[in-house]
Amino acid sequence: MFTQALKLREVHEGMREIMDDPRLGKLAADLAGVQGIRIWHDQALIKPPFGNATAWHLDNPFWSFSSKDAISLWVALDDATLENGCLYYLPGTHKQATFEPTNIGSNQRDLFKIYPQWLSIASVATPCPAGSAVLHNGLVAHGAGANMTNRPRRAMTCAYMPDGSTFNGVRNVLPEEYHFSLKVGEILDNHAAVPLIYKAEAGS
Ligand SMILES: O=C(O)CCC(=O)C(=O)O
Ligand SMILES: [Fe+2]
Repeated sequence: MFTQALKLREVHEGMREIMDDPRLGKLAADLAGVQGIRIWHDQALIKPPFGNATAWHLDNPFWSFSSKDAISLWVALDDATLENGCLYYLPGTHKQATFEPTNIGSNQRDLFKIYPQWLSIASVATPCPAGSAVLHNGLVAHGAGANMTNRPRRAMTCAYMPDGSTFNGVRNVLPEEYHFSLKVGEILDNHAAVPLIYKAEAGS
């Protein structure tokens, strides 16, 4: 489906500066309706020329915390179009979704085995020009079209975890040592692993 490059902020100073910008943290916190935001992971998603569709999925069930307020930022680096694999959403599904693991592979339809009631929801495509962004809740159903063009469709993304979220037992991208030090239910607050990039002032 695509080349995924995870946690670029840990290996690239320029990427760290962008990702740690508190203005992005405030945007994510305000839209999610939470007081503080930590980075779960950044990720470049490059759909190659003539690359496959991204299967319908939910993001949060893959992660090490379960929050109804997780949010992701997806920035188009190339114009994202109906031809090259822009995102598609099933509106409102985040209100019905559970944290049940979905184990979605490359089969475009697998999510509907778990949520057959969503087959009746009309999808919404979100083409957007290079430099613009879409943000989505971590439980909303989404996917992306195939890239039918001979040019890559590049995007830079960041997934955010509300401050105060707790460990649910899933390893996902947690560093090995940190993962084995955690007990289920413990607050994920290790600054190196899940950096806090924004916290609202008390009373705001
Ligand atoms: O870029 C894509 O094709 C998929 C993106 C996605 O699933 C996400 O950002 O959560
Ligand atoms: Fe996703």
